[in-house]
Amino acid sequence: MSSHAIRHVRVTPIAFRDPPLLNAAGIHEPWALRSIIEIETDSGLVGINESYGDLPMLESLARAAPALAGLSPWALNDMETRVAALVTPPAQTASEFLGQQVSLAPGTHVSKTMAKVISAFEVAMLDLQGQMAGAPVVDLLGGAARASVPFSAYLFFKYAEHIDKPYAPDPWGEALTPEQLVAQARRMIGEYGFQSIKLKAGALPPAQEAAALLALAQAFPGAPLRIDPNGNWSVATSLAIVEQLRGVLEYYEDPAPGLDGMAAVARACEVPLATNMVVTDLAEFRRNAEMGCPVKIVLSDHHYWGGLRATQRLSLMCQTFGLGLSMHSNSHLGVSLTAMTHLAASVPHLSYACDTHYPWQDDEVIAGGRLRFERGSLRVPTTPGLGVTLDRDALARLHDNYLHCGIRHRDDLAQMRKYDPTFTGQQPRF
Ligand code: GKR
Ligand code: MG
Repeated sequence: MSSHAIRHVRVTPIAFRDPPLLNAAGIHEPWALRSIIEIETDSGLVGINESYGDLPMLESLARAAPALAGLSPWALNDMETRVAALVTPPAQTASEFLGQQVSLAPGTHVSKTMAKVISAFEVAMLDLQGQMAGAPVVDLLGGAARASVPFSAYLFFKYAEHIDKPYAPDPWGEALTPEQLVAQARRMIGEYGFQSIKLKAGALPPAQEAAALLALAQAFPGAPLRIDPNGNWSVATSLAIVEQLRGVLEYYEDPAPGLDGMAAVARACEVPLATNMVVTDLAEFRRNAEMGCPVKIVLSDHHYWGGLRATQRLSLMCQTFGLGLSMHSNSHLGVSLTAMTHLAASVPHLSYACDTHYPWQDDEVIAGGRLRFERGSLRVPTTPGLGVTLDRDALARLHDNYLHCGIRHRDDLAQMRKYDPTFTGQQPRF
């Protein structure tokens, strides 16, 4: 009789088109990297997941994969112990890397290796569990607190086209002025129905970015608005800008660098501060608590917080300390988005619309193509497991992109230097 013991783990690196989006570190490269994880049982079931696809992550996944051989898909605790034994524990926290360009994307940081690998395997094992039990992942997490999960429009300043011109320009066009940004928002909201808006800032002079946010407030009255300069503003700039944005912001995301910078802003600002940069693990959570919680909203991300169950534990911590919780995102495809949706549905405390880069991607790796939003929300799948499967042809094509794109690490700074050789990425820049 065939068993459900894990027989094999397959990791396929993929690359997909990513527009020239501006941020504090520089600019997005033409290709974004991810990995697709497949865990196969003796009985022939396959659980899937999506995670980071940079070279160190691929090496860590390869190092840890043998730990799963023979395990039951139910044995998540055992998987975590085995992975921990194979993947070097972190020596630094992400905050020690502030000032380096990778800091705005905590998932690329080496200190998160163990949490990232555990998360990568956990979601695929939950997918297997769901298939075995005939239950959606959200039910394995305790059941849905909501039938659909709201996401927010994630706006970026951007150029019309990549400097290297690797493919035809994206349909979004240039966005450097308030008018262009409002047009971008109209298009994204028209297509997806988002009810909340986030503006990625820290790229252009702050007054220009504040003017764009005020234009959005005027164009979309009543829509909750956020701005996120990824710690690229000094405390003085952060305070000057929040004053200009008085009455407009739902929360203020990572204005100044470091927890100390955020605390200095919090002391003089009424808008709650949110972060995906200075509270990225429990040690940093504890430091925030010891400082009286200058950060009031934690932007979780199961890909580097250690998985779906770890994020549920984070939710309990946030409730205990009176903090809000929402969700951060990096460039991703539909497997990640589906896992985010199951998780967000299972966490009653997650009460803000989540971030997603999804509108910036035009590709997909799941069967059936791009996921469809209704009024900015995604319905929580009700079919067994994650409720999505891989499109094998798309996976092969995206893997081929990976083989040919030449990118093995995300490097927004080096990409920006192609446009401006004097660009240093020094933070805070403004
Ligand atoms: O993709 O440019 C980007 C974002 O800036 C990303 O790297 C951040 O990690 O979206 C993220 C954020 O909210 O800080
Ligand atoms: Mg952020």
